[in-house]
Amino acid sequence: MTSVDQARLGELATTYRAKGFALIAGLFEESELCTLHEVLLRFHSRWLAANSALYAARAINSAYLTDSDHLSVEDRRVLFRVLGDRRIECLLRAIFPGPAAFMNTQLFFNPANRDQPNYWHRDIQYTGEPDAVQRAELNNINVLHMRLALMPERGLELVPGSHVRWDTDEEYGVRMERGGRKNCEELPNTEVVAMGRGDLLIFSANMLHRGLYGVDRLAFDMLFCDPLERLVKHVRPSCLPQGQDFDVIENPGPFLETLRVREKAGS
Ligand SMILES: O=C(O)CCC(=O)C(=O)O
Repeated sequence: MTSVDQARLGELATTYRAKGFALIAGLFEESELCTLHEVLLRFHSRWLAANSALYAARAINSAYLTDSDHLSVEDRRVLFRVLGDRRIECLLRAIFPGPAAFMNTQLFFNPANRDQPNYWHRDIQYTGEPDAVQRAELNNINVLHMRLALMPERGLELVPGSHVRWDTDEEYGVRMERGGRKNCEELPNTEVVAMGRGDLLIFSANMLHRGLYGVDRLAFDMLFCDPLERLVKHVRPSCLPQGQDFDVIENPGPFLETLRVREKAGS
């Protein structure tokens, strides 16, 4: 198990603040990845069986992996162990201004249709809030993807710095498909991140990004956010650890934050 030393954490946090993302190469070792990979493949094959129409039509990811509908208690604990890993805790502390709350998990794969167009977006646009609110929120709320690659990939393209600034006219036209533009069109000043198996990419969900399809990929995304009711209200309680699940979790902090906020809100 590789650790993240203080100097490296400082560098990563600086990179993240400037660009909205940072890559930590080889964070997870082969011996740790094998078990996780097996669990993810079990989840994936069961999810595919239950969602064949959605997969054939357009799916690029599944979510709620820690729920009990597809995985056994033991398999869920493998995921909880990774989510509560000390290295993840160190990274969360370096990135978040305060405590982080657990939000969800996702599994990103290649769509069934290899020619399916991808789409530039900011996750925040799906809140349905007016642009002015989204724009103001960019610098106020933190939602973080931690993407662990299970196979080498160049599966994500990002616009560095866009986590703290609104779109240029061109970016907005493409993202929102205005003026005849399409959200799969090329944008300037982007960066494609090449990841190896075991690498972890942290990126802000607020930033402009798109998936790149057409090559095999399997990436486990762990989502964390500020402990705010409006962010954690969509968390499924059944995706949270309970009872003895906590025995395998080194850092239960983010799960406890989610529970605390939900209990306070009475949800
Ligand atoms: O990897 C992808 O396909 C897109 C990722 C993405 O859009 C997201 O994580 O919000």
